[in-house]
This record gives sequence, structure tokens and C-alpha cells, in this order.
Amino acid sequence: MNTSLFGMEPPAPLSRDILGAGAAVLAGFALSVEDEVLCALMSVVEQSPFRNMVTPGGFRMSVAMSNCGALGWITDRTGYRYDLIDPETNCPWPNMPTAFQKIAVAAAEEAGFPGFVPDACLINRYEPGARLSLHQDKNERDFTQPIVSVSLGLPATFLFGGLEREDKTRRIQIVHGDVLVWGGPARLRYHGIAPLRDGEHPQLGRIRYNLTFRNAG
Ligand code: MD6
Ligand code: FE
Repeated sequence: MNTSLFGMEPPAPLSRDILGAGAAVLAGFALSVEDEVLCALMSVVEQSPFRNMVTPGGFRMSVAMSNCGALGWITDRTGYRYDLIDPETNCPWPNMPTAFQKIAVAAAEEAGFPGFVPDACLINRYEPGARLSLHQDKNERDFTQPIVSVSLGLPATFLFGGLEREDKTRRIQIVHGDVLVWGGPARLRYHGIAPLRDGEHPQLGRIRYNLTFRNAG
């Protein structure tokens, strides 16, 4: 396993699957830095713990969330938004770890989006059965920067739709270490995660984590 954080070789995808203009799966792109990323993740959630937020409609989300970076994505009865402060701790979100920043910027560049400046990282934790219904990511101010999404732990089925909610969705299998990048013409495509199937991941057990990096502010 390569434990140097890009000290020797930059990460390279095992394969690249283009999902349409502006969207790509970089298979295995995060594998060479998985230990650094997982270690940093544990330290972030010690400071800002996972919690199941409530949607504006009053539903408790099945996905548990935390954030790091200057801005964190939150939802409550008043709506979806980004905030500088974690409402659970009343403190700023933990800093974005260097390992997180490096993998996000490298993946964006690899997918054709040089100069990505992530200021927000949403951390999602899925247990078997947890799901994320079809949505667009549109709480960010600037849609010219891409989104980078790192998946760890149990595999998931990513639902990838079009620009309209009614558009047909593709089902894409995402595994530990895969990085999804989308921006440009894909930036506002609908997407979601099908209910997580039970399983056992060698390092993470019955869990899937997803890190989504954005320039939110
Ligand atoms: C997840 N991801 O993979 C949820 N959004 O757990 C997202 O909602 C997402 O992966 C925008 C771009 C990439 C994503
Ligand atoms: Fe999303």
C-alpha cells in the first residue's frame, strides 16, 4: 500500500468511466491514500460528530452527516443551507484535513477541472438500508466549480439522472476508493443513492462513507 501522501507518485485511476459531458468515475482513485483519508475522517468526526438531520418537511434523514472546511451543509425545519458553525457544537466546523484537500483537487484536475478550490466537505455515513433520494446539488453559490465525491466502505448504487427530475436514471455501482467528479454541463443533474445493501467491508464493516467536496461560498 502506498502510504505517502502523493510523496512518490500522484494517484491515478484504475479506469475512467465517462458518464456524459462533465461527469466521470475515477475508479480506485482514492485507494493510494485510503489510510490517510480514513484517519483524517475519524479525527473530524471526533470534533463534529455524525448526526441525522431533519429535512424541511420534517423527516429524519437515514444518512448521518458531518462536515469539515469553512462551510458545512445542514438541513433543519427552516431549510437547506451552508453554515460556518456546526449547530450541534456551536463551534466552526473542523478544518479540512490536508489529505482531503489534496485528493479532491487532484481528482478534479484528473477529470478536467483544474483549479478546484474546495471550501466545504460534507461527510455522509450510510448503514444498511440508508438511502439518499433523488436531488440536485444547488445550495452552492458558484456552479462553475465541480463536485468531487469520494466513496469508502460498502459498495453503493449511485442513481444518475438528467437535468429534469423525470429524466431516466442510470444505476452505477460505486465501490471503496472510487471518486466521482462532475461539473460543467453535469453540475445540476439529479442523483441519489439506492438503499444500501448489507455487507461487510474489510476495513469499515457495515458502513459506507462518502465525502463530497464543493466550493460553496
Ligand atoms: C453519496 N452523493 O454518494 C451522495 N452529490 O453518498 C451526492 O449526493 C453527490 O456523490 C453531488 C455530487 C456527487 C455526489
Ligand atoms: Fe448530491
